[in-house]
Amino acid sequence: MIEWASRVSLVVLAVLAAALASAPALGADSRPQAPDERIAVKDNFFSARSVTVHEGDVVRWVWHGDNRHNVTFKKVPAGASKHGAKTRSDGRWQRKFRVQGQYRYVCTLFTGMRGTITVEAPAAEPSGDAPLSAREQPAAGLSADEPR
Ligand SMILES: [Cu+2]
Repeated sequence: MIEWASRVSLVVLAVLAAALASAPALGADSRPQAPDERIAVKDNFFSARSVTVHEGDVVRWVWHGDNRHNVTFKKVPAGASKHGAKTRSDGRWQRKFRVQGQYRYVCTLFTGMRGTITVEAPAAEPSGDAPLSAREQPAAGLSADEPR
């Protein structure tokens, strides 16, 4: 009886180990993500003023004007970050939008310089560099050459 129980736990451990080995590493991706949308920071407006992206997308603001501007979030969905860009006159800044909903931001230096980001459900299509899923490969025992 004891032997049987330890065999069962060995099998359980083996299954757990296999599951862990095949799981993707969490939080391993620290590379800067290419932006999904770009917003120009000009004198004195954001262009485009209203942008719609998908959950998980990155938006990049690029400073083009001569004046100094910032990106200050005034209203974000519950649980979302208000992280914005400090005042500057050139360069770029980007952030990822992880929570669906509407984000309103302003440049605090110029009245009326404002913008909106709308974050929708995640895009259905995986990004282009995603590996082929197992579903797209022929099922075991079926040759791709067999007539259908
Ligand atoms: Cu400004």
